[in-house]
Amino acid sequence: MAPAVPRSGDAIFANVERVNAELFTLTYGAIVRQLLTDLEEVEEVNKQLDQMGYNIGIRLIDEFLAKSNVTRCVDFRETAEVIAKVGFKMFLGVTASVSNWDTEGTCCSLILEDNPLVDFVELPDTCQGLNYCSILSGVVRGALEMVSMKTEVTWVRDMLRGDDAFEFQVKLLKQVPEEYPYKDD
Ligand code: MYR
Repeated sequence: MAPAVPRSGDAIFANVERVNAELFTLTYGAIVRQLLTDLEEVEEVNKQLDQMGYNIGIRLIDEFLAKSNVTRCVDFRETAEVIAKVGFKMFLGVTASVSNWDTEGTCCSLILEDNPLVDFVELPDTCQGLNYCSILSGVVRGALEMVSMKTEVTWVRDMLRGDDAFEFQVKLLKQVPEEYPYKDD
C-alpha cells in the first residue's frame, strides 16, 4: 500500500542504497557458497576469491582515481591511509584503521571492525579455514599493482572465526618507478 505521506527523495535513496547493499552482501554469500560446492577445498575457495578480487581491483583503480581525485602518494604509509580511509569508504561504505607498521614502513595491517560483507553470515565448522572476505584482499592487491606496487596480502584476524576484528596485512614487495614516456627538451 502506498504510504499516506510520500517519503522525501533522501529517504527513498537511503532505502535504495540499503537494499543495494543487502543485495550485494547476499550475492557475495551466494558466490562463496557456490565456490564451496564446486571446489570443495576451502584453500581453493580462498584462492579463487582472491583472484576474483584481484580482477576487480585492476579495473576499480581507474574509477577510484577518477572519483577520489587522489594524486600520487608520497610513500606507502600514505597509500595505506588512502586505501583505508578513502578506498574502503568509497566501495564498502566503511573505513579501516591502519596499524602494526614495520620499521621500514613497508608492511602494515588494515583493520575493519565493521564489515558489510559479513552481515547475515555464519560459518559452519566445515569452513573453518575459509577466509570469507578474501575478495577484499584481492581487490587491494590488484588495485595497488595498477599503480606500480606489488604487494602480498595476508589475512590475520577474522570475526567469522571468533576474532575481535577483521585484519589483513599488506606487505609492499616491490615498487616499480613509473617512467615518464617523453624526453624533456
Ligand atoms: C598513488 O600513489 O598512485 C595513489 C595510490 C592509491 C591507491 C588506492 C587503492 C584503492 C583501493 C581501494 C580498495 C577498496 C576495497 C573495498
